[in-house]
Amino acid sequence: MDCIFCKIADGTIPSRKVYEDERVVAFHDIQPQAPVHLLVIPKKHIASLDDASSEDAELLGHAMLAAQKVAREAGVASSGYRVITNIGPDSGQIVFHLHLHVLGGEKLAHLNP
Ligand code: IU
Repeated sequence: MDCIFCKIADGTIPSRKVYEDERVVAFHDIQPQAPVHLLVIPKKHIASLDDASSEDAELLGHAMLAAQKVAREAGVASSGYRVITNIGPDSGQIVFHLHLHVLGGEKLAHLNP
């Protein structure tokens, strides 16, 4: 499958990784929208949250906790941060491999939905 985030997950395409374990990878977004803008992805290819199933429940929880971990390590936990996942064209999703945006380091009011 020709998926850029699968290639980032398996290391074929380099990224600025901040965290990796057996199930997820976290790395810096190449076009940051905030001082801290990280992406957390499952290594398993899931196109979006809408494509996840109940068998992915543990993996999704694990990805959320990885987002918490990298936010803490980036130093934004005390001031606050946002975790977003876009789903489908109307949301602006452009990479069809589930990812959590972790945004922080400034007031994020301009990104309010
Ligand atoms: P979206 O939720 O699908 O719209 O977000 C995709 C994000 O992936 C976006 O912020 C891009 O800047 C980011 N990104 C990246 O970090 N590295 C890449 O090689 C590609 C996209 I393609």
